[in-house]
Amino acid sequence: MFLDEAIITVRSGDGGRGCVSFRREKYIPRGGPDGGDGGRGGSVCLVANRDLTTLSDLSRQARYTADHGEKGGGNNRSGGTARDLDIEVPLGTLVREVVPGIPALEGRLLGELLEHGQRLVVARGGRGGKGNKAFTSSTRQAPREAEDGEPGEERKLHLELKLLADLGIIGLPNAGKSTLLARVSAATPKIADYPFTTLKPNLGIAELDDFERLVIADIPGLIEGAHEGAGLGIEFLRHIERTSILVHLVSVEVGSAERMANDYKTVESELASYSEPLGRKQRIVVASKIDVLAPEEKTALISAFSEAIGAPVMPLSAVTGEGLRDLLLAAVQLLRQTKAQAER
Ligand SMILES: Nc1nc2c(ncn2[C@@H]2O[C@H](COP(=O)(O)OP(=O)(O)OP(=O)(O)O)[C@@H](O)[C@H]2O)c(=O)[nH]1
Ligand SMILES: [Mg+2]
Repeated sequence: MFLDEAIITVRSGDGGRGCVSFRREKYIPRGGPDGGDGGRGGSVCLVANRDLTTLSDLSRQARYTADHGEKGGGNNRSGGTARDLDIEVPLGTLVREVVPGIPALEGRLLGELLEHGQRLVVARGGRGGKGNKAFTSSTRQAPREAEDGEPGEERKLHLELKLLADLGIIGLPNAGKSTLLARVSAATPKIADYPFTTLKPNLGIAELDDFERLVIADIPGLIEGAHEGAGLGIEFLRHIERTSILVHLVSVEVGSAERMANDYKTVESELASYSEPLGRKQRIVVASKIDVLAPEEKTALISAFSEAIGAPVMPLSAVTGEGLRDLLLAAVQLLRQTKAQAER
């Protein structure tokens, strides 16, 4: 498995200093204190962006520093808050703090960015210091003190782009991939009765009993020539590369085992032509939309299809839920095997 990683240092801004100031007006010889508070320093945040696919752009810049908060002013003016510094990262980025003396991959886990737009504050901006106004009390009418702003934080981070998902759902356009994802997770992908509805991979999390979690990616439909850029092209093949196992959906709607086998081979040969590891990835073959078949057709068609491709096939209807639980359990089992093998 390739490792996509970057090490960066982030520093948030200091809070601005509070102000010492006294009101000065004509005819009021000794005005009260009116020093405003300093503004908060900028935080450094990581923001997940689904359009990014690698961390390698980050490795070019080693240091990210947010601005300091503004100083407070006289006349009770608070200093301005500094803007946060956002660093965009791809979905699936794991964030660890680098601790001296410990290998980067074993550092403290700060978080994981899975969903588009998700933000993780990795260095919090310092609070602004209080101005002298805040130090006034019944016994102290003219305080000459104000606070410094709180200093920003500095951290060294190890970012790792983990496998995008445990399980990738693949298949021809319209096979029912997004419907399956929507059925097993809280994700709400667009679903429609035309090809290429899905343009970007959608991620969802399926929760099984025993707190088993499966991160699932619904991948845009693949067609013949995808590895040469046809359809939505090669980018999605790259996403597939970052899943542990695959579930290949073949719709029974085409009506015959031969046509299903053809559809299956179209997708499989695209994967194999793209890269050898993709061709070898463990997968589960699923006959989808079986609710459109009469019960007596079902068994015959599925066993003929299974025979034609020389692999076991699981029946599924994402609409009625038939076969759903069996599929998830089989996926969990295959995933465990795959992980055990990878560790060996
Ligand atoms: N009867 C039936 N229809 C289904 C089932 N699953 C999906 N569909 C329908 O099939 C059509 C395509 O479903 P999608 O989930 O959008 O298919 P997709 O594979 O994500 O398609 P692309 O994103 O275009 O690749 C929609 O009209 C769905 O309602 C199923 O189990 N049974
Ligand atoms: Mg779709």
